[in-house]
Amino acid sequence: MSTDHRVEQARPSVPVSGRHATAVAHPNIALIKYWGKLDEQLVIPLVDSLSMTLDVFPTTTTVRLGPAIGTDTVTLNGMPAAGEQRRRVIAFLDLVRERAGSTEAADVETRNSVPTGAGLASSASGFAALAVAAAAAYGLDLDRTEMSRLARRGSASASRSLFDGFAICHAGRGSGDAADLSSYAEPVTVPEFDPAMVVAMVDRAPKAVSSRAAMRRTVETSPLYPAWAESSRADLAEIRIALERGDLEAVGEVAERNCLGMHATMLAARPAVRYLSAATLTVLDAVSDLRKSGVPAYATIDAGPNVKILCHRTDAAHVAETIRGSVPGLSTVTAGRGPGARLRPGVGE
Ligand code: 2P0
Repeated sequence: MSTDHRVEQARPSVPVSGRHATAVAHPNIALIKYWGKLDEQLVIPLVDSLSMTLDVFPTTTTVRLGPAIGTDTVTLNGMPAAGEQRRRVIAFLDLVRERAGSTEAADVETRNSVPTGAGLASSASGFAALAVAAAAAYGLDLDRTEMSRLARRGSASASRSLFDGFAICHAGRGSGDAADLSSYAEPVTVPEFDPAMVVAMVDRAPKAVSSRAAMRRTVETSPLYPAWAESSRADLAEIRIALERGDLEAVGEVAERNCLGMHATMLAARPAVRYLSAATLTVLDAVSDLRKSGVPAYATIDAGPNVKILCHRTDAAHVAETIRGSVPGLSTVTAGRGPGARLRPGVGE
C-alpha cells in the first residue's frame, strides 16, 4: 500500500465548508484483539490488532458549528448523551478544536444502528464517524494515517474503522509524542478474502464493566496477560499469511484462539472480568459442532457476551440457522466486509 494511495483515500470526498459535516462509519471486529494500553491518556494500545470492517450496523454522525451554538450538545439516538459518553465526545471535540485552533462549540448528533456498549463495536464506528465528521466541520485536512491516529484518541478500535475490509492497528512504542506517532491503523489488502461474519445477538444490554476499565484491570492484575500479549505477536504473523492465502480455516483457527486467550487473561484478573455468559458458551459449543459436521466456522467474542462467527459466505445461512437453533430467542445478523468511514456526499457543502 503506497503512501500516496492512503493520502488519496484521506481527502474528503465532498467539498466541505467547515460549518457542518456528516460521516458514516461501520463497526469492525478484531480477529487479533487489542486489549491493554501503553498510555491511557493518549489511548495507545500495547498490542497490535487486526480487524474486519463490517457492512452492517452503521453509525451516522453530524457535527454542526455556528454562532447560535453556545455550548457543546451531544445527542445519541435522539436522546441527550450523559455521563461518560458525553464526557468522551466533548474531550474528543476539545482535541479537534485544539488542532484546528478553534474555540467554537459544536452540536453532535449520532445515530447507532447497533446496541450501544454491548460489545458490538459501537465505540469503533462511533469514534470513527465522529473523527471524520468533526475533522471536516472544523476544517482539519488529515490523511488517512493521521485520521486513524485521531480516531484512536476516541477509542483505539475506531482507528481500524477508517478502512475498508481488513485493517491493522499498530501498538505504540516509546512514550509521549513518539508513542502517539507510532500507533495508527492502515489497511491490509487481501482482495481475495471475502468471508461472512454471523453476529449472534446473545444480549443487547450495555456491559456491566466498560472495556476501558476491564483492560486496565487485566494489565494491572492478570498473571496471564504478558503471555497472551507475547503469543498475540505470533498470532498476527500467522494470520497475515493465512489472509494472503485466502485460507479461511487457518484465519479462523488463529482468530478463535487469540480471542479465547484474551478472555482467559480477563478471567485471571483480580477480581475476574467475565463477559462470557451461559448462552455465549452454548453458542461456542454450536460452533464447535458445526466444525465437527464439516462446516468451517470460527468464533470471536469481544467485551460482551455476543459471538461473531467467521465462515464462508456460502455457509452463512446454514451457520446462522444452526446458531439461532442453539439458544432460544437468539437472533443473528450476517455481515460481510464493509467500507471505511466516509463523509456522506452532499452534506456539509
Ligand atoms: C478489539 N476490543 O480489538 C478489542 C477486543 C474489545 C475486545 O477494542 O479504551 O472500545 O476506547 O480504546 O476500543 C474495545 O475497546 O477501548 C475493543 P478504548 P475500545 O476490538
